[in-house]
Amino acid sequence: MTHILILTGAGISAESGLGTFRDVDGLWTKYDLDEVATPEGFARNPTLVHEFYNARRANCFDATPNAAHTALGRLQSEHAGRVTIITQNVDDLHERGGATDIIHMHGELRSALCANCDHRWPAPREMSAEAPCPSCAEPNTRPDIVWFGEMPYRMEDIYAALSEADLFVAIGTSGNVYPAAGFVMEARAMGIPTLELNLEPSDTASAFNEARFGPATQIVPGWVEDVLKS
Ligand code: BJW
Repeated sequence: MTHILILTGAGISAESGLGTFRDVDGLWTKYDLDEVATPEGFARNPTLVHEFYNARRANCFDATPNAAHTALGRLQSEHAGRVTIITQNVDDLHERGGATDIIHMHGELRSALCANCDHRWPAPREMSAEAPCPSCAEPNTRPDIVWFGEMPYRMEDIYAALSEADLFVAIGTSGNVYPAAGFVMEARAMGIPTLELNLEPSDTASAFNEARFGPATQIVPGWVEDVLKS
């Protein structure tokens, strides 16, 4: 029974109306990533960072999963082997699309984190720099998001899953951000077949054994259908 390891990025949620980062109208063309996605930016202007993530959280809560998310949920419940989903996305559309045990390596919009005591709790729709931590009461609360220069979450679980995988599939990610962009090379080094599903060839496209290009809502359900038939 095969173990399929799937890495997803912003492209899988694009057709749910959530912006990607590096496409022509992506988030990094409108916001300075040094100001909104680094610990230094948060230290300089926590209000600006909270405003950025409050807007993203509102968009996320109002969005609905698309056919690619629900296809992966179906794959997890119907595939005879194991299916591990690692997402770089901070939205919860995989969970709402029926998938379970998602590894959110870059954190989650629905979680809040105390920068003082590391306590986590469900984020309110609107967070603010002044709100006290419910555990230690310090007004030092932040979105539970992995910013540039910070260690992504659950790396041990990720490398353990990678070492046990029979197929590595990357969906809707540009291959710009490490360590996620390096997973394909690590899979290749372990002799694991690799597949890219993306709108267009990513920056790491040449590292994949196979590829299917097109909108996620079309190519992901088609690939899932093929896996379940095989
Ligand atoms: C569709 C579609 C449709 C569109 N259908 N497809 C030099 C060399 C190597 C590394 C570094 C370096 N200098 C610094 C670093 C490290 C740094 C890094 O990688 N920087 C690069 C910019 C070079 N990385 C870090 O700092 C990370 N931490 C780290 O490395 O810790 C040390 C460590 C050491 C050893 C082991 C492990 C760790 C942390 C990275 C944190 C990233 N954070 C962000 C923002 C926070 C989350 C948020 O606000 O949402 O995460 S950045 C942003 O990029 C976000 C994303 O998760 C991430 C990846 O983006 P993604 O998902 O690929 O989106 P896009 O927009 O880039 O691509 C979308 C794709 O979809 C495109 O290909 C489209 O074509 C496609 N698409 N529509 C299908 N309809």
